[in-house]
Amino acid sequence: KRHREASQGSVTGKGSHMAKTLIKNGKVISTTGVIAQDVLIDGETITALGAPGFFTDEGCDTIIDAAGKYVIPGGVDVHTHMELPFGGTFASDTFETGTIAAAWGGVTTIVDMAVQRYGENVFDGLAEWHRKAGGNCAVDYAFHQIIGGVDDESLKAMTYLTEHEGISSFKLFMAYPGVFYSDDGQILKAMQTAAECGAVIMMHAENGIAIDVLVQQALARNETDPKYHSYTRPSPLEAEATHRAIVLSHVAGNVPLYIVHMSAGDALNEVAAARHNGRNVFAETCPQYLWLTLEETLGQPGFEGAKWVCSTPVRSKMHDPDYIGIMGHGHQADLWKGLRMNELAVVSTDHCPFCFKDQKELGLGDFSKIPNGIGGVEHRMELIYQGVVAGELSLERWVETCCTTPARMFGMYPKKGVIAPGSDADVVVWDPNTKTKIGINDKHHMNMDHSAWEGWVIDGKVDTVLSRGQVLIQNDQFLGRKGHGQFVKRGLSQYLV
Ligand code: DUC
Ligand code: ZN
Ligand code: ZN
Repeated sequence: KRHREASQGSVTGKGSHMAKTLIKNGKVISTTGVIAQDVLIDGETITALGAPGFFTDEGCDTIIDAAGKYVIPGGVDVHTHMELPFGGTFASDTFETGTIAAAWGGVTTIVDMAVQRYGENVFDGLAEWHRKAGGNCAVDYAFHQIIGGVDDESLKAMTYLTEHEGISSFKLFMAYPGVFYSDDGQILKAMQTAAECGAVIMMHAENGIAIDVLVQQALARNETDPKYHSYTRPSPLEAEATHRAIVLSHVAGNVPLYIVHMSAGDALNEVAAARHNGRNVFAETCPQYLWLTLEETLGQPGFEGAKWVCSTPVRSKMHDPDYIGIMGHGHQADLWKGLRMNELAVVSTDHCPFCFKDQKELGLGDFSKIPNGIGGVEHRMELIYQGVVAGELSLERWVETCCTTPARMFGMYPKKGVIAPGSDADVVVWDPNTKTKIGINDKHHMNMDHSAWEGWVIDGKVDTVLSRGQVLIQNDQFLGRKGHGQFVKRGLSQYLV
């Protein structure tokens, strides 16, 4: 089941003035090339692209000169957790602070994870997410639904949400027993339901039962530092769960399966093999897995490493005894390769920020109590652009993995993810000639007391950001407002084989 949702960029009422914006002299990047083009915007919608100089300034209310700069679709981050309840606390970004940070990062659409935990009702969980987000977002937003308790009621809800609520993807967990965990039978049932109604299953693929044994054994040996978070989640347990999820998705009728936050080369090999066999199996990775290493982050002495505790974990660069990459190098190089090869289709952030003080500190003396998550919604476009500068991927692939494919994967295209007539005027002007210094006293707008990317300097900068024709970021100022962001009702995935 597939369908393509027409652009629904809403327009102002009859007779009212539709602000016209012209972005000129820039180079527009799409999945298929980098072309000098001017972009004309009428109200909230892109109306035309033309050769440089084709449109006159006359009648335009706003002119944006993008000379020497790139013009790209607004970023689409399909994996965020605003205000997620986790480990006795809540992710520290609200929808307001998190979407303002997103805007600063050139992200104009987020897809957040509405939560149903074991014993809770799916509709209550979704209503709670609408309550948190409604009227508070600075950029557009949509939801996936976490199903933390698969039973007859939640299976029925999956079909209803897909058909009526614009929520066509469901995250299941093979980890976190007692909180979000589903066993294989539950996973199979949820996959069968998704196969029937056309939804995508998103999978947190880690063998949580085995991990919990390793965690208890480590704690019994008094191994309590943050680095043991990674050591107790070895990559074969990500690969095994990925393989199991792929097998179950096959048995369930080739339901589209999307593995979230992939960090391990051996898990990637499972996805690559499934894709080689023509399966509807996809995966995303996140900047932390592409750039950060266990040794430099989690492995820092004392409790400092808690800043980088997230699941799946940041892995060892070259010396992971559990994994020798297919080319003889480690996880990171294989993940970059996977991005080039479309074994990894999407880069998201898994944005799940916690402050160090009082939140990460809950795990002092016991790494298993450190809330899992890294804040990154603001930095994905920057960090993946740095991959372009480093020669890891092309400009086109940057836009494809961060804007276009996320929109297509989750039924928002061509409203989102592309600069084309009829699409929402979500546009980022990107300056490749300037640098961005990330850090708590530099560029940092997320509601956190530290940055996982402290001191990183990026060769490029978010220059101007438009969301449905409204300028949100310009001249290093936030000009948007909470409440501008609208809920996007999504269709079915438009990315199947
Ligand atoms: N991983 C995290 O790091 N945080 C939230 C949930 C998850 O799966
Ligand atoms: Zn997860
Ligand atoms: Zn997540």
